[in-house]
Amino acid sequence: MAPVEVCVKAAAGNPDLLGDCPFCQRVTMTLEEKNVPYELKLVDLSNKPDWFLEISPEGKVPVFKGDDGKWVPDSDVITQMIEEKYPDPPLVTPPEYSSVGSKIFSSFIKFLKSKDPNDGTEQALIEELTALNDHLKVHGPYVAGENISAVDLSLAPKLYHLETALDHFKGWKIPEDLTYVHAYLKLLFNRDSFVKTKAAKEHVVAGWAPKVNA
Ligand SMILES: N[C@@H](CCC(=O)N[C@@H](CS)C(=O)NCC(=O)O)C(=O)O
Repeated sequence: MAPVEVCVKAAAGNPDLLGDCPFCQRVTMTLEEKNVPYELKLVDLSNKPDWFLEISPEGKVPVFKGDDGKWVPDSDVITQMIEEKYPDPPLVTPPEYSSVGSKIFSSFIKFLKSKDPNDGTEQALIEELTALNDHLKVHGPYVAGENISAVDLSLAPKLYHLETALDHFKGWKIPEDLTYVHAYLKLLFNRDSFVKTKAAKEHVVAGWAPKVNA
């Protein structure tokens, strides 16, 4: 099988290394889970080359080269295309579970950027993580049960950013009593598809630094 092509973020300050885009990792994890060979094109987002802006006029990664040779943006659309073209193993999340955890990433960003410890952003994040914990307790170990599915592949990189950035910038850790979330992170972060596609922690930190210090 000829490898499919996907443009992903290069590491901030090191354009030869894989960068820290959670939407890109969602796509590469999906390809890994389905054993689809792929070729990465690393894009330095701080100095976007002309060839990239031609195929991604909005200047965003990931972009994925479809069968017809057209480049397709947006990880939602791309992972859907991959599922249709490579249905085995199926990674479709049952619709009733597809929005589990969907507010965690935005809650994390608000808390990360917050400079006021009493503005409720920490509490809002804890509430979202608690809802995930409650869901996993009943339905786990993955969001849809025994098998990993698309929603887990979307959440895994975001939870990695959350854990890495909040620890680094705020010395904050996910509360220990959220035991189902901790078990879930362990499962996700030990998966081959995650290990092979993750950015180094230092690049995750470097990626968030300008936003935290803004
Ligand atoms: N909704 C898009 C979001 C993609 C996105 O925001 N990518 C960021 C990198 S993580 C990007 O390309 N930003 C453009 C830039 O930094 O110039 C998706 O799911 O693919």
